[in-house]
Amino acid sequence: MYRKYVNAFLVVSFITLGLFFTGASKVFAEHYADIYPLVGASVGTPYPSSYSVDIARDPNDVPSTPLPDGATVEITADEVLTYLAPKDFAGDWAGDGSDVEFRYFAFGGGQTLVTEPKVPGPFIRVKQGNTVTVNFINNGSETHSIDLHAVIGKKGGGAVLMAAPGETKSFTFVAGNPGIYVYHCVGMGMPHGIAHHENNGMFGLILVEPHSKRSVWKKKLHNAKEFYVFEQDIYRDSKTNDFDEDSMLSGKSPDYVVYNGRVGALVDYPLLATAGTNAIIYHGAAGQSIPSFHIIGEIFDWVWDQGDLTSHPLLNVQTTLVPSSGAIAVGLKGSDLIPTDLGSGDLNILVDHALPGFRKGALGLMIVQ
Ligand SMILES: [Cu+2]
Repeated sequence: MYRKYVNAFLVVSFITLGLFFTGASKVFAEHYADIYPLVGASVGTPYPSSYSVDIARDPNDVPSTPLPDGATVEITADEVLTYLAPKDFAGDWAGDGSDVEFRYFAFGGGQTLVTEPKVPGPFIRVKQGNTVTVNFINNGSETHSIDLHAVIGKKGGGAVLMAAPGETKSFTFVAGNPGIYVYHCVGMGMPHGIAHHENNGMFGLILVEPHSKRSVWKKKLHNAKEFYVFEQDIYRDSKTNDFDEDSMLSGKSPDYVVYNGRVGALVDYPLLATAGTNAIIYHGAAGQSIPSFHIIGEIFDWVWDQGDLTSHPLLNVQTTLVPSSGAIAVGLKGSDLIPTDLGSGDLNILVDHALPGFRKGALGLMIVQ
């Protein structure tokens, strides 16, 4: 009975792969709709194409080469009211056909294929020791800013890049310390603003490639495919579609726990791995949760714990933690990647294996071709 799904899957795989390499990966959503029933109802329903903005970042959209020394990267700040989940998602897994919306704060621009505002923000890739300038353009109605955890001093850039609505700010820094780091908005620099803007989606990752040729990460990177995953807690006030800070401060668990911006993002846009080619996943986190990252049917061959890409990685790890407002990298050997076969159940599912995590949306797919 799964035969038709397998055939349909193989056809759409080639179509979507082709589209991805031409930069048109946005169309994944409709093509993968058939997979929903096979991975369980807990991923919700496919993205409704009636929304003009899909906030989800394609996890395959990782720039393969670092910015040259002295380069300028442009980052935008935007505010977007759009689709988050099927209605009553966390309480009613079947949904009733209407949707939950949310007022996202999102970064756009950058080196990625897609430069519209997405959650997480664009993946930034630089080399250790290189100088980078960030031009930050605020298209929103609130003050936004960027604190790059890869930067020492000036509040990671937050003190310099604070831009009022309509303003552009600029900041030049040297990426001195290698690793995979979070960057995020701090609003106007007050605790409420940091919580609000991270809750609403203003974060991303910056990779500072280590100099050292002895780095195991660098060796495994050779011929690897790289992926970009970010888990986010969302506390949502159903009257305003915005941040519910009282709920967060009361110690309640978040209303939604999502990968790459919304429920179902990494089902509509699966990680497209290749059998025989190493896979490296960069995983950030923002919120109350400390994700317990696991891929069903896989063991992480390498874990670069806490974002440290220069030490020797942990080996053979089933589930790994991701610090909040921190990041890690994990790797899978190409020889361990079994081609996806829906009929026999060879389908890799990414989860936050903490039980509320995947029940509240942190569930995605890795397709091995
Ligand atoms: Cu902001």
